[in-house]
Amino acid sequence: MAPNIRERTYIMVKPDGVDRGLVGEITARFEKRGFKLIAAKLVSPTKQHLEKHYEDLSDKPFFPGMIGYMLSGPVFAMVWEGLDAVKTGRVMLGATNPLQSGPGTIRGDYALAVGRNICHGSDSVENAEKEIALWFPEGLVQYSRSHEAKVY
Ligand code: RTP
Repeated sequence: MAPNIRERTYIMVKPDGVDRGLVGEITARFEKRGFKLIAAKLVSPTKQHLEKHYEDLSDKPFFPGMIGYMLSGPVFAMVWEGLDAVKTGRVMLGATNPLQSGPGTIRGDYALAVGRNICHGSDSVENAEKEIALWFPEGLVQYSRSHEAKVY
């Protein structure tokens, strides 16, 4: 099967990442790796919106605290496209608990606490599609990059 060079993932710099000035750093990592940016915006989501995004975790004891943290400031929402974007995005983020994230990953380089782990990345192609629809109902930007056809 031909590789899917159009796989998309939803990456979000969480409020602590925005507050600490890490938007540029995180964006640069995805850009330099070769992924294509097809949507980005700074947004202050509502509680209802965040509860929808994290609905699979609604029965977890940390859920109310996590929603409170996610409401503490704006988030930077992005869609990145490229080969194996979902899995590679998760590898670039590191483990959910930053203490288990290796150096060279975003969480491993910039975070210590699971409740302040700087960024989110979709964990499956199916969830990426749902999250992209939730965060970017207005649609995505379409364009070609000059070198794209030569890469794969
Ligand atoms: P995310 O959705 O934010 O990318 O995180 P993830 O897939 O790596 O981890 P997930 O299990 O989906 O957890 C979502 C977020 O909940 C917070 N959390 N807190 N206090 C705790 O034990 C705990 N466990 C998870 C984290 O902010 C995690 O990213």
